[in-house]
Amino acid sequence: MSVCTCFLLSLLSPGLELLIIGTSIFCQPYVGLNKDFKSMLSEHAEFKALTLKDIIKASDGTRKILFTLDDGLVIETVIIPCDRGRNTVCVSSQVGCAMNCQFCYTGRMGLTRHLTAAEIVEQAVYARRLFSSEVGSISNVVFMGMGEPFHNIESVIQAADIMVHDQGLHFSPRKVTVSTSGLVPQLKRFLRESNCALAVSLNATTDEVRNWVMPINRKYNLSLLLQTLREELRSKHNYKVLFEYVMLAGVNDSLEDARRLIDLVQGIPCKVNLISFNPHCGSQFKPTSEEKIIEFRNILAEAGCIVFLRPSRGDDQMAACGQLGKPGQVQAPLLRVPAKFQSALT
Ligand SMILES: *[C@@H]1O[C@H](CO)[C@@H](O)[C@H](O)[C@H]1NC(C)=O
Ligand SMILES: *[C@@H]1O[C@H](CO)[C@@H](O)[C@H](O)[C@H]1NC(C)=O
Ligand SMILES: CC(=O)N[C@H]1CO[C@H](CO)[C@@H](O)[C@@H]1O
Ligand code: SF4
Repeated sequence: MSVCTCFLLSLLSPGLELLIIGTSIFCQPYVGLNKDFKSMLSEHAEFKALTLKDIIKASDGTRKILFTLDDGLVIETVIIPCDRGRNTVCVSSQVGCAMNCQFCYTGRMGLTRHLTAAEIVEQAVYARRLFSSEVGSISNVVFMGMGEPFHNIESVIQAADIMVHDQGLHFSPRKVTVSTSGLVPQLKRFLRESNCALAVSLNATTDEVRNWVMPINRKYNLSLLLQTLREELRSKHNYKVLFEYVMLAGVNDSLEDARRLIDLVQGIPCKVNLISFNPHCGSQFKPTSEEKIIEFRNILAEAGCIVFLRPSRGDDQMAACGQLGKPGQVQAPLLRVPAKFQSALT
């Protein structure tokens, strides 16, 4: 099969007759899609796997798009505009999520089903179409919407391939980031099969805390996770993993945590993103103060870590990554709060 047929077939979803015709007419082996045909497709081809349901705009410009799937389920895609033309689309990979991270709204919904590669790719296609006139072009894709991408690894690798393929969406692999809570075997596979960027949510510096806030840690603990990264990254050139660390007041934001974090990531080519927590209804956590985040950042920076602060965006419409889902749905039970942290929560 020619590459371009592969691409089109993998995008195939009910209603894409136009693309099938395109495949047979224009896709001779070694010949890419005709330019006019491509622009005709981008204006007129219909993607029926997703039906636009609603667009909610937050005051900071973040937009949450709700899509209805063929089976009536609803997923969410977030567009985060940034100055300097760096607009990011945050795509979902599952309806709900099975990981039950304690700070996460989606996690509380439980998992309903995996998305297909087509359903994932179309979120980015749609985002591009809907917003290129309003916010400028979409330059980055992050798999940080609903779901644990590596729990749905087959479709996610396929979708990421299409996003970077020159016959697909043609993003730079460095600008397509798959984010995981730390499924170790799948993470290994991803690093070997894909060239896209990887983000790992650390969110804690001890197994005690991580076992609680991210229960997946009970299966794949911190030392296993970090050792795997240390080993796998040796064979990747110019590749840095991004560690996400959400600052939770009184839970993981002490200066000892900063020092422990430095030790943990020793020997792993990486960047660290410190994220201020987005309080939402139903959450027991509180955000760390800005001064404390800066102090934490400075400790990492002085030790030579590449570290960024990321403010949360889209709060007012519940459109920030990590808190997608329908308020009021049935929720997974929260885990028991370890005694030493009870005073940190309200
Ligand atoms: C931690 O991990 C999740 C999921 O991988 C990420 O989306 C989230 O922002 C992080 N939050 C916290 C508090 O750990
Ligand atoms: C982490 O997990 C590995 C593999 O399951 C195990 O051998 C190791 O003892 C664990 N480490 C800690 C600190 O629990
Ligand atoms: C690992 C751990 O226990 N971390 C700390 C997180 O931050 C709070 C205070 O800011 C400490 O009390 C915790 O011990
Ligand atoms: S933070 Fe990510 S992995 Fe964790 S429950 Fe939420 S969606 Fe799932």
